Formats: sequence, structure tokens, C-alpha cells
Amino acid sequence: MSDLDVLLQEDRSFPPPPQFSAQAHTAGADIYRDAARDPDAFWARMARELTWIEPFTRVLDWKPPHAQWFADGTLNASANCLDRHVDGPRRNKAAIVWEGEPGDRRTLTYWDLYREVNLFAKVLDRLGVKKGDRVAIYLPMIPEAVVAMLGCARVGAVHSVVFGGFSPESLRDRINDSRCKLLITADRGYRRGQVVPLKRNADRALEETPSIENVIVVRRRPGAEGDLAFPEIVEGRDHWWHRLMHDAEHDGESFVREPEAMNAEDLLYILYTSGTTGKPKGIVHTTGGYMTGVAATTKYVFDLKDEDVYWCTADIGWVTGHSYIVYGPLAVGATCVVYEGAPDWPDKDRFWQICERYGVTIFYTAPTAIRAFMKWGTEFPARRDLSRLRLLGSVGEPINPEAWMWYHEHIGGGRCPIVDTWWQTETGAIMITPLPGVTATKPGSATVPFPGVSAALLDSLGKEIPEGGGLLALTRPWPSMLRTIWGDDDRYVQTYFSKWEGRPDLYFPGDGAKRDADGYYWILGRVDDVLNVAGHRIGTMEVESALVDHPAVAEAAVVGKVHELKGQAIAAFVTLRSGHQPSGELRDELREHVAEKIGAIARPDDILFSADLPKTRSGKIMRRLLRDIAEGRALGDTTTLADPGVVASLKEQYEHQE
Ligand code: 6R9
Repeated sequence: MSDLDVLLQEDRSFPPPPQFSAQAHTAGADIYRDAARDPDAFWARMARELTWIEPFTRVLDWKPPHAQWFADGTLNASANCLDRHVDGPRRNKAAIVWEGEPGDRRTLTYWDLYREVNLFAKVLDRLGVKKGDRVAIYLPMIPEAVVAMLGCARVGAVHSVVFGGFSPESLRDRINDSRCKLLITADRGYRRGQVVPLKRNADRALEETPSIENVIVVRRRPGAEGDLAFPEIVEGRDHWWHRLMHDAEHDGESFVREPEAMNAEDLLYILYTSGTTGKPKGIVHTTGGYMTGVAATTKYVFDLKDEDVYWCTADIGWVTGHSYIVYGPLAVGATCVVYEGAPDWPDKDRFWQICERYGVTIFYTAPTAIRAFMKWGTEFPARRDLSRLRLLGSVGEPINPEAWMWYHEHIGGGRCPIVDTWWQTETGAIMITPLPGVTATKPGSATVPFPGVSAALLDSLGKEIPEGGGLLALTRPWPSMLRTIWGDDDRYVQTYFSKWEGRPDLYFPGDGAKRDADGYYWILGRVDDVLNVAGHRIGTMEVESALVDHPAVAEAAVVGKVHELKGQAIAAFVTLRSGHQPSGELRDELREHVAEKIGAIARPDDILFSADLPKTRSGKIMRRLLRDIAEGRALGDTTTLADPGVVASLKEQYEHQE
């Protein structure tokens, strides 16, 4: 049965619990109706909940496909996350409740965070980082990561966070693409009890990053140096974070560094994401619209209140971490749990132990994690008191109805609404989601667009499909939308606004979806050559490029295959150059090679050697057939193939591989 058929049979529906609705931010008003009446006015109202230095008078300037929001206003993102709270009753409230994987803990109040960010902004000043300069951040999930991001925002520098699991080469390419001036890293991070030597990786990247002038190194765990050679510190280039902070604190002046007044359309950050070519795209987000989108969605989708303890389990290396660990929750003054490590370290109840310890009330995670919890069994959550939870969220990939039901019962105790939130790096903020006090949920459906967001299901010619399967489109601009791709505006236009001819106003996210009779959306996944492995976007071309980079490989084709836990796993079909023979060792070597080139998240699960790849008569690799082979399905029509025999032999080999 296809995904679509399974979802068509899903008819369970969960109305919002009345007690939840009664206390929710949405109580007593119809925000869907308000927003539908005048979306721009709705967004302007949301924007006015931020603190502006110079209030805006213009709302939207839309010259498809380029939008500007609130373009004559000025504000500062760090001031919205900090300054406005420390002047009021949240001053001594916990902003970040942090736990490291080895068990070390720190709590920073809003005041603490405000102080740290100010000091760090002074450090940036002293290193000559100016408004508009790019700063790369390659850190584990430690409070300094948040301080670094907000410090950049404070001085108007553009941060580019690179996930700590990415390889030196991936880091190098991202630094070079946007010519970052400064790199902020750490001596180490921890993952499943292992030390991740970030500074050593960074040093390899730094061999080929001419734009980097300075490197700041956080000492992740003072006093625990023994288990890792002390990183090499290059005199004049590398600086210890704690020394710089100490100097900034003792410079005889006030610790306050006034926030830079940023135009609403000034850049806040760049975040790289995979696309259909081998080169990741630097997604550009600006200040006013982005902050409006993340603050409004955080408030209404997570129904955040001052009493809540909110935990988003993402890494700040991904957009979910940017929008829903840092900017959204801090803008609304939430208490956020931040955890460094793996969910099964030292034991499989680590997440539930953290929920119990801090009394987490709102929990936001990914389906891949939920499927792992299901597999590990109910005894792990059952060991811990999860009774404080009141709302659950899901993001990153489609959540299958069984995982939804398991999450609902075993984590939510049957009482917590679940918000399945569809969005992307490019959208900046949540786009399709239930509002937990308003929208009835259906397991597996992200439900309906957030107020002020317009979506539609279109066929390839742009005709609307009221009910059934089609291509998802966003049909109006929204404040937190990407503004361009760094250094490549043509690619921005091509990738996102050229799907439907003559309609540069329609945004194409690359996802397929289904719409049911109630107008609910059921996201089916990517329709382009982008994989979603455990919630991480990986381009097939990136993996293919990494494979052909190996001297033994002549050609490679990569497809995603259904995987019980990860959603999709990577299967690669490889032809070898003459003189090279297939072997188990070579297979392992190629898997390692990809991990080295891109990062462990891109390591293929399967590699199949083949004398040839199935191609159409025009020479295109037929990925659909390879996917059928990788997933063990009967083969469809192969008549358009140049050589149908290739497929039969591939299929046979696949079935007989160990
Ligand atoms: C936030 C984030 C975006 C892609 C997106 C889609 C998939 C995200 C989803 C979902 C179904 C959801 N996706 N949320 N699919 N239901 N609730 O994940 O950003 O890393 O850019 O990935 O993830 O395919 O296009 P990003």
C-alpha cells in the first residue's frame, strides 16, 4: 500500500481538550478569522509584539519573488530576546536550563544571559567584527552556542551555524561560501560518551579558509582535559573564549554593549541546507520578519506561558534549533531546556529523566526519535514522572500515525495535544500546524496553515487540487520567508519560484502532500532529489559527489529507501573504475569516505557495486527504478531503459547481498 493509501484510511480525530482550549493564548478570539480577513494586518499586529527601536510604517513590499517586510523599521534580535525581559519581571527567571551529556549542568537566568551576551558582543567588537560581517559557529549544544548567536545579532554580525557533526570539508565550504571572518568553536563536545574533537576538525578546515582572521575556542569542560590532547592554539589567531570574556569583563567599563539598530531587512543569519545540486544553499534570513514569524508561532503553536518549561530537542546546527531553541522561545521569555547529547546515553530513559528533573511541560522532538523510543519500549518513559507535560510537538519529517498514537499515549498520557509542525529552513518558522487549543488533530496530518499563511495543493500545471494528492505550494509571502540564497539570487528564483510558469508569486517547497475533505494537509515528503534521513536533509547529489571523489569510483547514483527508524536511509549504487574490484573492504571504505567528506549523517546504509547503472535512452539515471530495487519492490515499466538487463541484474545482486 502506498503512503497515500495508508493516510487515506486514517480517520481518527482528536478535538482539543476543553481545559486546554480554555487556558490557551487563543481563548476568546478567532485568530484564524482575524488573519484571514487581512493577513498583512495580522502580521503587523504580530510584529508589534516585538520591541522596535524605530517602529515600522510599511508592512509588505512584494515584488514577486522578492519580499520585504516592515522595511522602514529598526530593531535588534538580541534586544528582543534579552533586554526587554531584564527590564521586567523575567529578569531573574531561568532562560536556559542546560545539561551536558556527561551530566554537568548550568542554569542561566535572563539576567545571566543578558550579561554574557553583552560581554561577548564586546569581545566581537574588539576582534573587529562589524555589522554585516559573517561569523561561523561550530559548537556543541552548550550555552555558549546561544551566547555566540545572540552576541552576533547584538553587533549586527551575520552568523552561520554549522552543525557540529559536519566534517572539516563541509565546514570549510560553508565558511568559504560566505567568507566568514571569525570562527567560534570548542575544544570538544560529547556524543554517546565519546569526545567529539571539534577544534581538531576545525583546524583541518582552517587550512583552506583564507577569510578567517580569528578563532575563538570554548573550553567545553574545564578540568577534564585529561581524556583529550589539549587542542593546538595558534598564536595570534586562536583565542580562548574564557580569556576574552574575562578581559571584556575587566576593562573598567560598563559590561553593556548597546544593541545595534538593525533595519528589519538587515541579515540576521545564513544557514546552509541541502538542495538538488551538490552545493548546499546558504539560506538568508533577515531580522524583522524572521523575529515576527518565530515569536508569533512560538507563542501560539506552543502556547507558551511564563510558567512553562519548554524543551526542543533539536541541535542549534539546524533551523529548528535557531527558531525554536533560540530566537522564538527567548523572544517570548520562555524557560528553555537545552541538552547536549544523545537520547540513549547513558540509558534509554535519558530524555524522560530530563523531563522529570526539570518538570518539562512542552516537549518538541522529531519522528525519528519517537520511532526509536517506540522500538526501545514503554518501560523507559514509564520509569519517569511525565505528568507535567501538557503539549507535545513533532517536526522534521512526516510522522506516521502509529508513531503519533504511541507519542500521544506513552509520552502524553493521552491528555496532551500534539502539534505536528511542517516547515523548512527556508520558511524560517512553522507554516502548517494545529493550534493546540483550537484545531482538532488527526494522526499523521500537520493539519492547516498557521494564521496569515496561505497554502494550496497544485498539479504540475498550477491548477488547484481541492482534494487528493499534489504539490504543496505557499501562495502568499510570509514575514519569516528566506530572502535569497547567499551569493546566488538566480538559484533562489529558480529553486523556489519557478515551478509554475508565469507565477513567480508561488513558492514551491519541494514537498508533495495530500489534502482531505476537511482541507487538512498530509505531507508526503520530498518530490525532488533531496533525502530526509532521520530528519536531516541530504541531497542525493552531495552523496554522489562524495562517492565519485573516491579514486575507485567511476559513477554513483544515490536513492533513499524506507527505513523503520530513520524514515529514509541512503542506498548507493556504484560503478567502479577499471582496475578496481568490488569487495567488503571497499564498501566500508566508501561508506567511511562519504562520512569523512560530508559528516556521519550522510554515511550510506547500503552500497551496491554494479557494472552499469540503469539509464534512459537520453542518459538520465533512473532513480525511481533504483529506489524500487533498494526497497525490494517488483519492478515497474522498464521499457524506456537503454538496457533493461542492467536492472534485472542489479535487483538480483541487491537481494543477495549480505
Ligand atoms: C524544520 C525542518 C524541511 C523538510 C520539509 C519536509 C520535511 C519538516 C515536517 C516535514 C512532514 C512535518 N518536514 N517538517 N514533513 N511533516 N511536520 O525540518 O527544516 O531541515 O529544512 O527540512 O523536512 O520534507 O521540506 P529542514
